[in-house]
Amino acid sequence: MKKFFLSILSLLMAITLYGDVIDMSGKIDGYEVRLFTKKSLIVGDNNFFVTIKKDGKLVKDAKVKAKFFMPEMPGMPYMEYKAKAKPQDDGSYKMLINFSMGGTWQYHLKFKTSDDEVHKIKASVNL
Ligand SMILES: [Cu+2]
Repeated sequence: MKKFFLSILSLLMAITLYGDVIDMSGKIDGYEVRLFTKKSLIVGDNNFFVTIKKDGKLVKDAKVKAKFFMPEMPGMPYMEYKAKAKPQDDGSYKMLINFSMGGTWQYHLKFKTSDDEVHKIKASVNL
């Protein structure tokens, strides 16, 4: 019986240590932006993917970057991680983000389009 409770406990801990697969969409300045992962978020390295569409068509020549950050908290300094995304063959953009701890990470996703306009989306993810 003791063993049974122990395995329940370790299962709960496994659930808390891993976040969800991310799939967020937003609209800015007439662009449809999707930020997603293919795996659940973990503390450590995570691959994020971005697609940008205008009038339903993929925008493949944007410059995409992101900053993920966590505000200062008692006993914990401000933390941030910045990355530039690389264009992929399928028209998406890929970037690696390292999370140094679990919790809520806010992000600013920026992309510059061929007309030199910079567009910005703000949201957050949890892990
Ligand atoms: Cu923190």
